[in-house]
This record gives sequence, structure tokens and C-alpha cells, in this order.
Amino acid sequence: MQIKRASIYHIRMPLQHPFETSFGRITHREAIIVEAEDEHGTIGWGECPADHDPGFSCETAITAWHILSDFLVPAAMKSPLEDENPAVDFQRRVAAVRGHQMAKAGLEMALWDLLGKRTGSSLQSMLGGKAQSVPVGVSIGLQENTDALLRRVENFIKQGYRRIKLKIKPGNDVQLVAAVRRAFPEIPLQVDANSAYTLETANALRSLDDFNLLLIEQPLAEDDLWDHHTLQAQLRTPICLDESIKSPRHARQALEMDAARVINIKQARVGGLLNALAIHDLCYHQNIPVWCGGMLETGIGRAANLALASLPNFRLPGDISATDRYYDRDITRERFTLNPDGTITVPTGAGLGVTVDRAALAAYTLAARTIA
Ligand code: OSB
Ligand code: MG
Repeated sequence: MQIKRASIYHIRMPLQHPFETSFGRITHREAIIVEAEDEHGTIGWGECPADHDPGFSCETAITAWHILSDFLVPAAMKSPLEDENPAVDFQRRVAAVRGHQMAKAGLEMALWDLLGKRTGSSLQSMLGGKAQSVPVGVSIGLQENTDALLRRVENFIKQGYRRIKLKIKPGNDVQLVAAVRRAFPEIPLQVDANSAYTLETANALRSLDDFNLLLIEQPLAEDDLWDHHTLQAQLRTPICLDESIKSPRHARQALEMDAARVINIKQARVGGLLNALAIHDLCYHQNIPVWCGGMLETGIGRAANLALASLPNFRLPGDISATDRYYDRDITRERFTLNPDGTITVPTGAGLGVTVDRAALAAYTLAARTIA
């Protein structure tokens, strides 16, 4: 497979509802969309969900733009990629680029889409996923007040979502969880702190043990693996790591030191689908449950997340909500909807199984660059 032409699009899309976490509040989502064309004119799409601010990780849309244009795209285009699995060949070529996991994931995804279109296989079948649909939940940002939060939770439960995740931060934690638990005693519930606590401020997290939570996601800093071990020893609720796990090696070490008992797999955060598969397999062999996280992706990244979440060790509902929960107008023609049983159907078309709405893409594009 020879990549003859590649384009990157820096996009900015209005969110259907503002999203607030411990690291900030956004009304629009940025990303870099990757388009790669092979020697036959077949096109593959990928998404790098690095946002405007370096709040979730050190990557931003602009760092990804730089790394993709100056290093990753040239490496992919330099000579033909192995037909057998171009994604493997690409990752080998860019192994000397340190970090920049989301930038790498965006281009790797486009290569999977291309490979699937060339061979007539869905991403799901190439990854080894089986499930026709996957159970999904919703990640609810911090709200103005507890009443607004309760209304939002109720609305999503009525729509049929299988699990609720609440964003928390110091001062907005135990009382929120207590209120939601009181109103919905049975709903599968979990929280995500996005690194807002330290061992010194973790008292509130110990109180969360009383609310039958599925897990507490990323309470401490991303480079605090050992402190997560210390905190896990003080909690009954499983700790789940998100930001801390950027590679299969991090996952192995976190499990070795009992710093987490569940792992959130985001293919973007770990540098692509190949690393996501490796982490899935590692956890499977150690009987550690994983679930598919989300980065408010467009239909492109959402299709990839659904294919990934159809693998057998994805045992908890994913942060893969229906399109209308994020965007009025998406950049794919396909919109994902919630089935009555609280699942979303996994795409089965070749590659990602989605088609890009070029008019919508153009409407959201801040900058585009083609490398030929
Ligand atoms: O921490 O899981 C997170 C969104 C953007 C960045 C980080 C996170 C999130 C979410 C939303 O929680 C998940 C989704 O619905 O896509
Ligand atoms: Mg998270």
C-alpha cells in the first residue's frame, strides 16, 4: 500500500451541550481529521481527538498538526507500507517519535480504514470483535447545581443508557454522588476525577466507598502510578486508570503494582488500535475488566470505538453515547443511535463502515493541508 496523498483537517465542532470536567469547560470540540489516499485512489479516514487545550493530556490539536505534518505523514508516505498490515508497519516507522499518542492514533486509524476498504473487511472483523452491539453509558459533565445534574441523569436513564458516569472534583464529589445514588439506587454508577485529587485531598474519595460505585476513574495525577497503588490499598471501590495509561507497558506496570483494578481503553490515548488491542489482551489474560472510553469523537472515531468495544474483554459499558448526545450535525453521514436495550450497533461495512459528509467537514474546518 502506497500512500500517495494525505490531508489533515483541523476542525472545530459545536457541542450539543457544554461539557465541564475538573480541567475545564468546553462548548466546542476540536480535532484533527486525517484523510489518506492509496495508489488506487481508495481513501481512509482517521481521527485524532487532541483538543484545543492541553487539559486532558499534553497533546493539543496544534501539536498533533505539527507532528502529523512534519513527521508521521512523511514517514507513512516515504515508501510502500506492508500490504499485510500497514498499521503495524507504520508504528514500526514512527517508533522513534516519542509520545504524541493521539497524533499517531489518528493516522493509524486511517490506515485501518484503508486496509478494510481494500480487502472488504470491517474494522470489527480485523480486530477480532464479535458482538453485534455493545452496551453503552453516558459521561455527564459537572452541572450548575445538583438539581440540574439530577434532571440530566434522569433524562439519560429514560433514554435507556445502561450506566451513568459523573465528573467530580474536590468540593463537587460526595454530595453529588449521594444525591444521584439516593434518586437512583440501582443504576450502575461511576465517577471520573480527571486527576483532580492528591493523596492529601483524597479523604472524599474514601467516603465514596459507601455508594456502590463500579469504579473511580483517574483520581490522581497521570504520572502518579505509585500513589494510585497507595490509594487503591485504602479503598474497596476499584480504581480505573485513564490518563495514566498511554502504552501497554504502563498497563502492565499498573497491574503489577495494583495501581488499578479496571482499565479504560481509549485507542487515541494509547497511540492507536494496535496498542489498544495489546492492552485488551494483557488485561484479558490477567482477568482485569476493561471498557471503552471516549473523547467526544466525531462519527469517525466513534465507529472505531464501537468496533474495538466489541472485543470480549470489554466487560463494562463504554463511554460511547449516541451521536445526538454530542452533535446536531456530525461529519459522517451515519448517525449512531441508542437501541432500546441500551446498546449501540457495531458498524459492519468495510473499514470503519462510515462515509464522510464533505460539506459538514468543510463547514467545521479551520485549516487544511494536503501532502502529496
Ligand atoms: O476523561 O473520559 C474522560 C471526554 C473528553 C476527554 C476526557 C474524557 C471525556 C469523557 C467523555 O468523559 C466521554 C465521551 O462520551 O466521549
Ligand atoms: Mg476519564
